[in-house]
Amino acid sequence: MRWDIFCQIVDNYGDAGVCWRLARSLSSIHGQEVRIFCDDLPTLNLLASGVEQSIKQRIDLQPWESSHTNARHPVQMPDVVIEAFGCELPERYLAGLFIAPIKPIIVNLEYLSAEPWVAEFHGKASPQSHGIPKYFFFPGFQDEVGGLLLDPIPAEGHLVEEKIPKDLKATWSQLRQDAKRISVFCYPGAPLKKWLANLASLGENVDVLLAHGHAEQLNLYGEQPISLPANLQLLSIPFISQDEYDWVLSQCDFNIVRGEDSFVRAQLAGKPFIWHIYPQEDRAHEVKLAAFLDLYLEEVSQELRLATIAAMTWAMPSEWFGDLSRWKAHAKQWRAHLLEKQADGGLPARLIHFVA
Ligand code: TRH
Repeated sequence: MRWDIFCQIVDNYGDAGVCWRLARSLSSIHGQEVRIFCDDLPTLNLLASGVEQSIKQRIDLQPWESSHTNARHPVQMPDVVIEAFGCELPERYLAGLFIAPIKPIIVNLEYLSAEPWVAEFHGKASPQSHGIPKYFFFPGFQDEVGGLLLDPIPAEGHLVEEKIPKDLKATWSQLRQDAKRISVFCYPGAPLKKWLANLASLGENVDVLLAHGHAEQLNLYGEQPISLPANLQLLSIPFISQDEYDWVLSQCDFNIVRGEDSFVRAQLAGKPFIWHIYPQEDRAHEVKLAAFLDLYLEEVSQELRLATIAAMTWAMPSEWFGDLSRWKAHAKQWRAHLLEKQADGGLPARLIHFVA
């Protein structure tokens, strides 16, 4: 089938990250023909830069405006149109769909949530005045919802020297053999200075990899620069491609992630993590986090449950760091559990099945 994916980058990288991951799976695993129309191609290209050319070349990356000309090329009509995260289709593109002899279906790809209500809403049609059906597709963890984006599934295992991405070679040469490794990708509101100071006070050697822009964003080296003991080493990494970022997660002992794509990747990396969920004004994010933790911690001991909830809600590391090895074992099991639950191919496969 032919797929048109519409991606508007409101802020951050999540919209592009999810659209790109979906597009590559549809194309490289399921042999679908995919076009992405995006209002910020440089960001999309940056994320996509890590994949093999043969994969990238098969996906047609187009600027948002070029979808307008589609109205004059009904022959290129897609079978499926994806509105990622409720972005509005351009009017002229929509007008082109009206004159198509066979109408495509429109799918609104929603945000990922572990909340139980998602199951009731997943796959429902919403009546449109223009008459082309539009369906709501909810990614998620439960069997009856839209699944997760798994591709590429990270390999478990140790560092393979040749696999260190070029952009990270300098950073990797500074890592200490006897240090734990933590990656940090969070929103500006995180109490990171306090958190790092507390972590340092535990006396362990820890190397902290700060995602691009974080040192500045968190004002770590600002007017009141953070002063940390030598056991904690802060290293800033450049903005890397999505594949390289996935690799970093798999190489760390602990990850701080955010949004929804890095959140799923941290789980697939099979390592303990803090999900710094995107804060929403009505505090809806707290309900979302709780729903995920209900699933994630369903089978763990009460002790580990409390430690994980504490960590996920930014309690200081001194309160839960002692449970890290138990958490590590659970993270590995959770990874296996996810892969088993999504053995049908996860989101792209469920989407194709749904459309068919
Ligand atoms: O960037 P995000 O905060 O995006 C978020 C989410 O999509 C959220 O749901 C949405 O509501 C909000 O934006 C507006 O976090 P996320 O989803 O983890 O996306 C980050 C993407 O960037 C992910 O695909 C990984 C990628 N990435 C790189 O490719 N290179 C990097 O160096 C880093 C740090 C991330």
